[in-house]
Amino acid sequence: MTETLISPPATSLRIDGGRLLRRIRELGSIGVDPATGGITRPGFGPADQEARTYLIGQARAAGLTAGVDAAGNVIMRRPLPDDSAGQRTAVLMGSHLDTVVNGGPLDGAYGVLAALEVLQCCAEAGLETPYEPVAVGFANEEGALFPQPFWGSMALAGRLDALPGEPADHHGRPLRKALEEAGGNLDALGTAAWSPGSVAAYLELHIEQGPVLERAGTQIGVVEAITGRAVLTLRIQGSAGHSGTTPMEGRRDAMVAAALVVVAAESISGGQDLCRVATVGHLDAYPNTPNTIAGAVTLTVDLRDTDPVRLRSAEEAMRGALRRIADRTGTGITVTALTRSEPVATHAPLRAAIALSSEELGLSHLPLPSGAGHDAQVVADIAPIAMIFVPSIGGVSHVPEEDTHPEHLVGGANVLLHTVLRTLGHTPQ
Ligand code: HGY
Ligand code: MN
Ligand code: MN
Repeated sequence: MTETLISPPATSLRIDGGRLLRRIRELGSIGVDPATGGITRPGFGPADQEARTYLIGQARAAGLTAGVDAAGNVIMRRPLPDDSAGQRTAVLMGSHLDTVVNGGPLDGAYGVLAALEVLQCCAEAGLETPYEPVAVGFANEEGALFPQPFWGSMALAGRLDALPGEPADHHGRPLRKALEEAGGNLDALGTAAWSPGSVAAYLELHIEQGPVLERAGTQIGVVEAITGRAVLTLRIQGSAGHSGTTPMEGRRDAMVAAALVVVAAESISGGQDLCRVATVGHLDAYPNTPNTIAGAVTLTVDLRDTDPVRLRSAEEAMRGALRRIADRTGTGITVTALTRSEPVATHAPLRAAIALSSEELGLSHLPLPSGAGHDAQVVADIAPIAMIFVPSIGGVSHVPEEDTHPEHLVGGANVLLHTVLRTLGHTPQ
């Protein structure tokens, strides 16, 4: 495949920028919180289902086929006269449809809609290519409601053993029904898996979510590697009690233990510099009332680094800190869930194709790592991967202010188009 990646200039073809921006606006209106302007479309929640219906509607109105696989991923293809869909090796492109709570309109959505746009361009141009372009909207990448991040891409990559048998959300509600409503089927999850060899390459266009491109005044990021991540979900079990009558001596205060966990996580990345970043972003206390000592707390510790050795040592250090904190506070601390995603390097020939396509389109580009996790690092199990970034205004994401200049959104989608055409083995007429 490498030889086709550095083929001559792909084509004068361009995406329909107005159509892409219109779809970004329309999808961005689903799940908006009028009070904050943020978007809340957690995977397999009602707004996520509305987004899935919107995407399928847009694809079908464009004359493409669109369906939902057993994991809830939306798979979009060109209708093929000889019904050879799925018979040929595919070039897969896409991102995730879901969002975090109170997030922005571009994280995930931009890459899904750009992939739809590129697929529609290929169809409208009637391009015949050795590989079949396929667009995907992955389900539940964030894990904001059902805490199994990368759910859809793990199913597509066949990593089913790493998924819980009966997934449930943070409140214990089973995923089975919500997945069925999305068009999926927990009992047939294996049918969502693509075999290694069936995908020639996976390309994901995404906002950078950080400040590097904007600070450098550069239009395109060529991602070199995607960070590894270990997310530990903890349950701290203490003893609830009256805040006024219970002496400090002998308390088993789960909130004190949780506070020590937060400080320990911060010290692992800042002080001991064991991993690049560590974050406690989710914390639920019970009974969560001002005059009762917290009997239980659930929280998550999110550790990240592009070096697998540093990531493992950070996780070990965190587990050691948990043991010490449990002893000191007399609480019980258990790791109730652990999701690990290994750091992954992108495919050099695909990186070269992105750089060449950017230059062809007159766009500046620079190589950079991704501090965010992405479905691409899971799909890397079955195919060579690459990621294209566009600048984030102010370098922010996972907040309502998440934004990117329209010309960067259109430029990034054109780079995706040209890179896909190169990867498809398309030779310009
Ligand atoms: O958390 C992440 O890095 C991604 O947004 N899921
Ligand atoms: Mn995200
Ligand atoms: Mn994302």
